[in-house]
Amino acid sequence: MNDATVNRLTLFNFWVAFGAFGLACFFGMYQVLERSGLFTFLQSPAAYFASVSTHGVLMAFVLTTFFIMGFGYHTAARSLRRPLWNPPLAWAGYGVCVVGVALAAIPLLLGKASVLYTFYPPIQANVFFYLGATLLVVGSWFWCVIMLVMFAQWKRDRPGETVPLPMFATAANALLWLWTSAGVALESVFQLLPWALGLTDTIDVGLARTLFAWTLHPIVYFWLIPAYIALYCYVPQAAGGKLFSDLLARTAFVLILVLGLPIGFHHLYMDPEQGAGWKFLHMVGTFAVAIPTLLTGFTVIASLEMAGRKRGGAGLFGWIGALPWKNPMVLAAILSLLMLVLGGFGGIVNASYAMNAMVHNTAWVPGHFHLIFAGTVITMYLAVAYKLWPELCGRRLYSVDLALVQLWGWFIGMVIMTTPWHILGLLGQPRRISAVQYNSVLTLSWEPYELAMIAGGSILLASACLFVYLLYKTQTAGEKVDAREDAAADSNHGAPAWLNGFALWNRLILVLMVLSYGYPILQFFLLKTHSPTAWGY
Ligand code: HAS
Ligand code: CU
Repeated sequence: MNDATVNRLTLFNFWVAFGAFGLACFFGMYQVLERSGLFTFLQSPAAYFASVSTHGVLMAFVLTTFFIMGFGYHTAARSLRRPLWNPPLAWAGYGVCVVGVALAAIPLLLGKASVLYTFYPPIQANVFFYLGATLLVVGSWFWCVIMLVMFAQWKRDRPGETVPLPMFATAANALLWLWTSAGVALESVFQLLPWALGLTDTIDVGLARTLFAWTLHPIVYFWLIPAYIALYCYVPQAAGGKLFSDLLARTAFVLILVLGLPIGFHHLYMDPEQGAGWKFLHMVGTFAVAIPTLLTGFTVIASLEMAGRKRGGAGLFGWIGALPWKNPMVLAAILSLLMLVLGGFGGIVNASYAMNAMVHNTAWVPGHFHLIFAGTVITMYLAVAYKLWPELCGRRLYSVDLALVQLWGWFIGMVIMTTPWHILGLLGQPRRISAVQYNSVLTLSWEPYELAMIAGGSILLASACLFVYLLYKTQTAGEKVDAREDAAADSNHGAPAWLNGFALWNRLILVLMVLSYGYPILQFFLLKTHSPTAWGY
C-alpha cells in the first residue's frame, strides 16, 4: 500500500519535472532562432525576454525541485526500507508547489514577469510571480521535513548503525536546501513582495542581490547532489563493479554541504555593494568547494576502473573500452564526467576574482552553466528516470537503444551549443541579449557562432522530445514486468559518527554563515550611505 503511494508520489513529481523540461526546451529553441537574427519575423525583445525568463524558471526551479522531491521520496522509502512518513504531508507539499508554479506561470507567459530566473530588482515582476516562486519554495520545505524526520527515525530505531549512503546524501541535500533557501525567502518576504504590492516604493537592490547570492551558489549544489547520488550509488553497480569508497563519498557530501553555503559572493565580484575583502574570503571558499567534486571524480572513476578491469579491460586505458557503454546509466556517467571537465574548468575561471572581470555577464556564463548543469547534472537526471521508470510503472523500458541515442544526442547538442557560448563570451558578447539589430565588426564576428547554436539547440530539442516520448511509451506500452529492485548501494561500512549525522556540521555552517554574511548584511542597516530614490521617479 505504502509502496504504491511512494511510486505514485515519485511519478507525479517526475511528470511535472520532465513536462517542464520538455516545454522549456521549446522556449530554448525559440531563443537560439531569435538570437541568430536570421528570422526577422521571430524578432521581438518582449517575446525573447518572456521566453528566456520562462525557460530559466522551468529548468532551474521547476524541473529541479520536482525531480529532487520525487527522487528523495523514492530514495528514502527504498534505501531505509521503511514506509514513507506522513504521505498526506508529502501530497500537501506537492500541491503547494503545483499551485506556486501555476501562479508564477501566468505572469511569465503574459510577459509580466520578464525578470529572468534571477529576478534581480529593480526590474519588477507582477506580484503573482513572486508569490508563486515563494510557494514553490515553501512546498519544497515540506519535503525537507519529511526527509529529515525519516532520517532521524531510522537512526533512532537503529542506534549505532550507518545510514545508507543514498539517504545520507538526501538528508544532506534537505538540510542544504533549508539553509540555502533562507536567503531568497528573506528577500522575497521582506523586499520583493512588499515592493510588488506597492507597500514600499523603494527597494535596496544591494541587499536584494546579497540575499540572492546567499541562495544562488548553494542552489546549484541542491541540483547537483541527486546527480552525485546516482554517480555514487547507481553507476558502480550498473558498470558491474562496486563503489570504490563509501567514506570518501560521505566526505564529499559533507564538504559540499558545509563549503557550498558561505561562498555566494563569487556572483557579486563585479558588484559595488560589497567590499573586496569579503569577496576575497568567498573566493577562497569557492576554490575549496571544488575539492568535493574532485573527490567525486576520483571515486567514481576509480569505481568505473575497477568495474572495467573486472570485465577484462587491461592496460592503462583498456578498462574504459571494457565498460558497458550500452548501459544508459554507465553511458550517462561517462558523458556527464566529460562535460564536468570543461564545465568545472569554466567554473574555476569564473571563481578567480580577477579573471571574473573578463567573463562576468558575458555569454561565457550561460556556456558554463549549460555545460555543467544542463549537461552534467541533467544527463544524470535522465539516466535516473530511465532506471526508475520501469520500477515505478512495472513496465520494461520501451527501448534501450533509443535511450542511448537520446543520451548521445543530449551530449553532442550540449557541446555544440555551449562551445560557441564560451568563445562568444571571450569575444565580448553580453549574456541575456536578444537579436542585435546593428552591424558592427564586433557583432558581425558573433554570427557564425549563432548558427552553431541553432544546430546545437535543434539536436537538444530533438533529444528532449525523444526522452519524453520514451517515458510516455514506457508507461503506456512497455512490456509488463516486475521491475522492483531493492535499494542501490547499501553500505555496511561502519562510518564514524561525524559521517553519519549532521549535528556538528550544522553548528559549523552556522558559524561560517555568520562570519561570511553577518556584517555584509548588517552593513545595509548600519551604514548611512544615501537614501535610495524611488524607482521610476
Ligand atoms: Fe558555477 C555561475 C563558479 C559549479 C551553475 N554557475 C554559475 C551560474 C550557474 C552555475 C547556474 O565563481 C550562473 C548564475 C547566474 O545566472 O548568474 N561553479 C563555479 C565553481 C564550480 C561551479 C568554482 N556551477 C557549478 C555547478 C553548477 C553551476 C555544479 C550547477 C549544477 N559559477 C561559478 C562562478 C559563477 C558561476 C564564479 C559566477 C560567474 C559570473 O561572473 O556571473 C565548481 O564546483 C566546479 C568544480 C569542478 C571541477 C571539475 C573537476 C572535474 C572532474 C571530472 C573528471 C573526469 C574526467 C574524465 C577526468 C573542478 C571531477 C573521465 C572520463 C571517462 C571516460 C571516465
Ligand atoms: Cu556560484
